[in-house]
Amino acid sequence: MVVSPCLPWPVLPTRLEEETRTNIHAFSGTRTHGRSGQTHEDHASDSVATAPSPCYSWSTKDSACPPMKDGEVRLYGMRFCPFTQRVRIVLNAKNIPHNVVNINLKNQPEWYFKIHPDGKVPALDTGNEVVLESLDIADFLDEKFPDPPLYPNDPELKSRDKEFIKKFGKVVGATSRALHNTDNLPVEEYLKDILEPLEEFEAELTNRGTTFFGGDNPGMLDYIMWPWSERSKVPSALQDKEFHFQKEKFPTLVAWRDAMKDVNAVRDTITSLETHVKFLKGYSGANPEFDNL
Ligand SMILES: N[C@@H](CCC(=O)N[C@@H](CS)C(=O)NCC(=O)O)C(=O)O
Repeated sequence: MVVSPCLPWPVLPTRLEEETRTNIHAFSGTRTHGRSGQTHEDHASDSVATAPSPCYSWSTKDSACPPMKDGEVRLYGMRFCPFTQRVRIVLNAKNIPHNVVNINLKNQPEWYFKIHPDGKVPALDTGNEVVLESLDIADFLDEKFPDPPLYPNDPELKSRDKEFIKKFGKVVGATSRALHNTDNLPVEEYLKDILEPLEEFEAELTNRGTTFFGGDNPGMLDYIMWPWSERSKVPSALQDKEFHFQKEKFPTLVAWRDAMKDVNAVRDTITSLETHVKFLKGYSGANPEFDNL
């Protein structure tokens, strides 16, 4: 097991495309850590911490699965993964005590494939079940931990938010291509594909007339969108260019972005532009740094 020096084990409990596959499965008997049948609610108050997400990665094939404590809610993730970040934000927004175990995505430990057959992150382990796919995890958390609710009560409004979450998949896909420069293009070409679908979001939020899509407070749609908004300047920076969200064209989304940065559940998860760039520049290499950036 290779553990970076960021934090000692055990992890401190923290409080803090195409994206729609449902993938919830009960655990098979292949795992080694204990289960008590106790629910998270039993433990909801026993660990309160405000530390930032632990940052260390299990880097060798033969590393052991960190033992899981009874009642633990564990998120398998990667520090710079936007899909992991969106789950962390939902966990924070709901004040769910949890641990994060970061996985080295270029060299996943063998045991991790029993949790996620493709070796991807995020994956949520509640002790009773494992949930894969960030959007499914977010909805799962919203059902299991209804306070505060992150969707509107009105079913029509809820399905409208879900529709927008689905539409946001285009931004996710286009941003991902830009971040990894998959087509070897000047950044301006990628930006067109990122910004075009956002016009509908600008119109929607303007129409709602609230700071957040969720109203006076952010809701699920806001949280689901944030990680890609945080990365909006990264593709340009990777090509040594500057990017400013056009205030004239997207005044409402620009104000939204400023407001989101200050939301507690979000602030805790933010990575600086410089660190994103550093990480992505190293990610294409054989042995990227996942921890000490
Ligand atoms: N649709 C998935 C996407 C997850 C995903 O692509 N995660 C990336 C890291 S950000 C990953 O695990 N990549 C490793 C790999 O593809 O082997 C979700 O929403 O959870």
